[in-house]
Amino acid sequence: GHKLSGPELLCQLKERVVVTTLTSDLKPFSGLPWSSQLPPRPLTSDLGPFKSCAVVSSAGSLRNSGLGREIDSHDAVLRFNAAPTGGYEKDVGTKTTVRLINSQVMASDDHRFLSSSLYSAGTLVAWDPAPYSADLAEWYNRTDYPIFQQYQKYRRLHPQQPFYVLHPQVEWQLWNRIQDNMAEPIQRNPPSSGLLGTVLMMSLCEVVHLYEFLPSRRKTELCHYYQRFYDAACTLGAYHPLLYEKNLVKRMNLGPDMDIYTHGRVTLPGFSTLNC
Ligand code: NCC
Repeated sequence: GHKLSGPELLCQLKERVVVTTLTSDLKPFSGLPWSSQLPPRPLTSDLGPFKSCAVVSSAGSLRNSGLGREIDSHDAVLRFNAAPTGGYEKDVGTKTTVRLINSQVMASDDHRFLSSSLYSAGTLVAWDPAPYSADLAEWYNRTDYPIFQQYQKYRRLHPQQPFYVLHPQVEWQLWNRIQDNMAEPIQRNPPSSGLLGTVLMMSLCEVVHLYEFLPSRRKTELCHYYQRFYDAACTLGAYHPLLYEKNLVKRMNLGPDMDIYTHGRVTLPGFSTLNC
């Protein structure tokens, strides 16, 4: 097919990626004894809409960016996995409205998911790489990591904190948009948390600003702003089709290229503002 323009790509995402979360009435969950731990309504019915939002990648290039004040000026801020604000406020801000976490973080002992205060701010959204079919029963019986065991434990310990699980169809609907818009076959692994969080915020916000998803002039092999670990694959991708995700985001960017260079900033419209 022909190469889609930015506006065409945005409409494809809006029309073909249904951003939703698991609810207690969904099979096979509705038949399980713990189903009432799942929210009765999807995230998009409970949160927002917001005017202006920030998605803060965890990239090392955020270090010494001084972007904290700008990030906090948005109405809602999304962060990823174990990315902290404490100690990095000047560069990444202090506000956390949503934290998107992969199931590996929930399951690994290092991250102390059940007990660390890192996860206690805002709304949590968890996701797990599901089989391509995205069949819920099939996935439930062989999740990549024990997302549901950890979900139930966390909910019992922190019953007041809103906590959603991304519907796995989002992963594969988004993956299909990436593949359809690339000339070469891409690896059949779900998109990174970065792109998943971006479409999540595009469905909650009028405008979304991504920080250091497309690297600025501060581009570095430092993997995360909060760790001394160097690996270029963090920025370019290995398991996730990250380079292709970034190509797509570059094509959809409404902001000037100079914003990327100076601020690592991309501007994307919320789905509600698009006339497709
Ligand atoms: O590293 P991670 O991602 O937590 O980063 C969140 C999102 O920020 C963007 N990013 C990050 C670093 C960088 N140098 N450039 C970037 O663009 C990416 O969009 C990324 O998704 C994930 O996607 O969930 C991921 O999680 C980590 C890891 O599981 C968690 O950090 C917990 O330790 C994965 N790393 C490993 O499995 C070793 C990573 O591949 C993807």
